[in-house]
Amino acid sequence: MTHTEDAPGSSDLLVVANRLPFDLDDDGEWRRAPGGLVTALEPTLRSRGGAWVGWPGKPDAAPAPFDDEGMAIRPVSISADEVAAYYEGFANATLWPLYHDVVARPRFERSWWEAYRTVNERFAEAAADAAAEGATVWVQDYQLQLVPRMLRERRPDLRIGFFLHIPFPPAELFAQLPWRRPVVEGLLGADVVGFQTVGGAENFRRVAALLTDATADDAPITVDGSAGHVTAPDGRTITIGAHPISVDAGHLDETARDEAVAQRAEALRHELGDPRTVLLGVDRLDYTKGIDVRLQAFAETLEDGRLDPAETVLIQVATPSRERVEHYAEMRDDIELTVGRVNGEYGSIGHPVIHYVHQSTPRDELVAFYRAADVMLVTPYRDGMNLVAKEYVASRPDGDGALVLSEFTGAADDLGAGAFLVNPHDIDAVGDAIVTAASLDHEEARRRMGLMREQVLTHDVERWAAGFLEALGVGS
Ligand code: GDG
Repeated sequence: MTHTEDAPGSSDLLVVANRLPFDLDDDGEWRRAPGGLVTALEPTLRSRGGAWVGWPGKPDAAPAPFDDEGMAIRPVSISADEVAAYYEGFANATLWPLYHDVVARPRFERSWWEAYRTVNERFAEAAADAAAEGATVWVQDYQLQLVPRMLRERRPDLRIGFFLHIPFPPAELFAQLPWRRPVVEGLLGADVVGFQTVGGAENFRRVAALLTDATADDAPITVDGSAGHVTAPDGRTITIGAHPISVDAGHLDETARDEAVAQRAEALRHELGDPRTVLLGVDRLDYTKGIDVRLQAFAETLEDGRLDPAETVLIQVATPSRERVEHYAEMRDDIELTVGRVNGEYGSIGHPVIHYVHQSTPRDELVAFYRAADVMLVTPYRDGMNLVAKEYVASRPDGDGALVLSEFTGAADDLGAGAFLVNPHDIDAVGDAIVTAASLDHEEARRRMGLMREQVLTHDVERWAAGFLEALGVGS
């Protein structure tokens, strides 16, 4: 079916993402679901009368579309069986581990692939219905990689962009996927395909030439700058770019300056027993995040006496995530066992060395944590970007604090000048970096933080969105 048989919709700019910027709760009420993407795109969508196509987060729910202050909300419904196969299965137990360097073993289930195709078709259909003639559609992330092509088949008049929030792996790993060719062809349905890093963009360009009938150039790809190009068999040119995402830096900076937040940070240190050093980790509880390596490295620095358990505290916020996906429950048990062991060995009554929080923490409280922490630990085995690293930097208007950051995050490309970069597979190096960061002299800490703040405050999420849309040909 083409749009000529169907009256086109009325939106000139659409975002298509797995989730809507609102969640439907159990009482059928909509709750705002704030996040980086929403903050970055909402103002543009509202001012242009745009639309957001996505799942309301509740299986089997089929709520009616509605308009919210100039933005059209177009819910896509997904059945409970499809949530299990498309979302928990193909997206989070096949693609997620495969794209994160196979740190866990991906499962290749044919029925999950079928569900992924079916659900992607439904998103493409919803976008095709909502888009005006010649509209721009921006598709987000690994759950929806088939949408660009499916949408182009229905609506060749549209301008289509795609952004991948997670890493795109090297060809040698990606080639394991039984459905590798339709996935790449799905993405090549877009006019612009964007990645977090130059490395991800280069991996994709190589994969496109290796696994499909497309050809690729070898132009240098630079951050927010020159792009690579792939030519599809039908003659279309697809632009391949690197567009590192960021955070709402100005807002975080402002929140961190708030007197109540500053006081909360101070009170927190007091509640922790006024230790000399507060270390902090904030992650979704996910096996890619390297929570295990940082706990082990921390324990070793206590064991060898390089950090004093009476003077050091580690707060680890591990937000519940994907609890129905295999691997996650097992990993949670391992981490909680380690926390118990380390506290049993090095803590004392009323003074654990690790404060472990398996709950979602309110935003302002999180900013108070960032402000209170002398050393932020970000040690993923692989991460598309890692917003936590950038949030920490944006939340330090005092110019203090140190960041230990895995080389295998997208953020390492942006914050490398000021962070202590480590290989998370090298436990001794992680321990050394923790000790160095914890004993950093004040001047050097301020110098490093200054470099990182300059980067984050001048490259916020709004700039990211504007940069991608510009590559797609949408003026601001
Ligand atoms: C994917 C990619 C890429 C966490 N716990 C709480 C909480 N959070 C917030 C953090 C941060 C976000 O969740 C996590 O973002 P990350 O970037 O660190 O990681 P993923 O969730 O894996 O995100 C990643 C990102 O997409 C964007 O493109 O950077 O590489 O994997 O904002 O602050 N927020 C609150 N309470 C919590 O307990 N309020």
